[in-house]
Amino acid sequence: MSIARLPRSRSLAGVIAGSALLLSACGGSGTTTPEYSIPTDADLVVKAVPTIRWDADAYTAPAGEISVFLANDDNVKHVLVVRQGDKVVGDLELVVNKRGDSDQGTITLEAGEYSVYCTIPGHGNMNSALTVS
Ligand SMILES: [Cu+2]
Repeated sequence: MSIARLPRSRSLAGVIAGSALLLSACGGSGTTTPEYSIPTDADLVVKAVPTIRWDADAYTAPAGEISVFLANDDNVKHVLVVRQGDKVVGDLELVVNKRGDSDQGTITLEAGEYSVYCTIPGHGNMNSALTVS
């Protein structure tokens, strides 16, 4: 009797093991708190948010050398540059590879209209206004 039951319990164990594998594969994303902390001296704080957007359509910053902080609340890589028209301004390039990542750098900007842009192919809508005054 116990021999006859063996195949059934083995296949049940296989189903349970398969379910556990699925659960653990799905359980790791979405609920973790981002690990970065926003520095108090940042002049411009930009967050990448789901899905493939910056957290604002328009940003402002003071003219001169500014500290830019980029955080990633999204699940894919983003690369921030500052542009004026279609041209990249300065050599600031902030890279965040995954959710919870952050990067920081400085750039010197004169008063004017710029944009905060993501250089990753397909991220062309990550293009928010930046007014420096
Ligand atoms: Cu991007």
